[in-house]
Amino acid sequence: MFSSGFSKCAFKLILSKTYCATKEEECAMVHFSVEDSAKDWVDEQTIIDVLTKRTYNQRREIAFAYERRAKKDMISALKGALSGSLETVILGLMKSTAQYDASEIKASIKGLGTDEESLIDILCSRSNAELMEIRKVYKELFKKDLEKDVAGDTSGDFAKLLLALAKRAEPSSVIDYQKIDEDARALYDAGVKRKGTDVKCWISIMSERSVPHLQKVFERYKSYSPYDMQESIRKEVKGDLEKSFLTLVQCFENKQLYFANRLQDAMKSKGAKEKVLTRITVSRCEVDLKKIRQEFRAHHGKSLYQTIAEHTKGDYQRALLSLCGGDD
Ligand SMILES: [Ca+2]
Repeated sequence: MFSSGFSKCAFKLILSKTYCATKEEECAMVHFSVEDSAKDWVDEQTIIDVLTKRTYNQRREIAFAYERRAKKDMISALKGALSGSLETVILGLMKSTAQYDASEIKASIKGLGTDEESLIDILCSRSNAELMEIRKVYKELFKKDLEKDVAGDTSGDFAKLLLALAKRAEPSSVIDYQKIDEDARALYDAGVKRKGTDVKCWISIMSERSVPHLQKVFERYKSYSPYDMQESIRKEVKGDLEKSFLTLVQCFENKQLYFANRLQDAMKSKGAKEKVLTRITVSRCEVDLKKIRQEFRAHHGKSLYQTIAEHTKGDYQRALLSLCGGDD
């Protein structure tokens, strides 16, 4: 299969920026690098080089080519060859963004207990269009309704909010100028102005309006309330509900800054919260990671690349840095 002398060195050359490898060559590289797994030796670096520098569609092409050549499933081969955090990243990259999000949601409600943090991270930050795709893919993958699974695993107002978000309709950018003032006042009346909170009212406004509309509502809100929307949420609700509303509002205001802050949080102490770091890097690398890098640099006084380099190590670090793409 490999002509003699087609060395690892040649693979590295193929990967150099001036030469764009064909999918056959890339497939050969992946094949070569996982082939020796039976002998307890895997060329992780080549796997990282090939799979983190391509788009999802290119990775799929490489997998098809691999399967034709090796006559076995590439994902199973990767599972056999890799382990730990690197395996999680690489297997995540072999899914489309919607498949990845759907699988993360499934994993967070599977079994006893619920990973509320992951549910909030995904359901409160994805756009209507993304959520519609996630819902479709979830049904295809797991033969179940996302809304039902999420509602079945959570309770109270938190469940109602997630359900409303999971069911969100067609994406829209409509700003209803007649409703801006009405919505701002309703949010104020339902929260800061009264005793307790009318959570139902908050949920309906925040899940049924477009993002540009809500941005104007939150601006207008300040003319009624002594606290801005985020401060009001902190005063009115607690726990998962508080985190969910805050995530929503932060994403409505600046989604890439929200992700940058989550990344900073995940790496503020020694080591890193790998789950969050992996999820954001893998799920946003083809969506808006460049913009997230810019926000990170602007708000945290250091590049995302440098921060990842300081808080991770080994093959996991090499994979994340390669996905990050560059230093800012
Ligand atoms: Ca209140």
